Amino acid sequence: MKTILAKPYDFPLDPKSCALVVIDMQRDFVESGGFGEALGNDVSILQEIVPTVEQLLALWREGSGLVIHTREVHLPDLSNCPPAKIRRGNLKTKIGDQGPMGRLLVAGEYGSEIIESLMPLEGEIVIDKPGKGAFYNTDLGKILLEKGITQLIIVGVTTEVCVQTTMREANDRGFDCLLIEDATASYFPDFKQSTIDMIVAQGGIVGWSTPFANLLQGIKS
Ligand code: C5J
Repeated sequence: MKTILAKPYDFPLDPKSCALVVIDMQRDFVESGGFGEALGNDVSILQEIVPTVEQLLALWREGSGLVIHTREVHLPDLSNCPPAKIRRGNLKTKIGDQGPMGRLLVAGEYGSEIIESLMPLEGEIVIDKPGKGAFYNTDLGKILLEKGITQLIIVGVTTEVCVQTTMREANDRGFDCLLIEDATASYFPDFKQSTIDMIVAQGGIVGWSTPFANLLQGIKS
């Protein structure tokens, strides 16, 4: 067992029972010309966390820990995308429409793929999810149960949308979750901070949070 300095109190990390979950580090959210930009966001802010996520992935792979990547994507016929989700925002370019990186948030399109530097390695699990939470309409819960996972380290984008939704879903299913603060980003820095505050409030009502340096120090000690 490793002790990780965290908020609201130390996180007792059991690396064998813990998976690293990397949420939606896809071109569609992180690069120009994708869904994030279609929503009116400046995507450059999300790119700032990429080096930290890279280091964390390397650390976790070095220890042979379980790595799970997620992607927010839909089937090409959009049968797993509720019409309300497509309509939301009255966007000029909607989910399923053609953009510069292919059809937005559609499986198999260039924009739906995870960015080059965080590409899943052969054998790593990739969960394609039609919702914001990674448990909704996916096999994630079953996979974690089968592998004896009870803790999750959570990183990725965006903090208050897919990251927070996944963390809340995991918390309700009995997982202890640790959010890595400098490995998650939002298009809205205030929302990121508020999300962290909400997660750790009331004795960690949703989970724990800490910067990557504390995780590294705890693992190496
Ligand atoms: C959003 C996500 N923001 N991955 N998706 O629509 O957070």
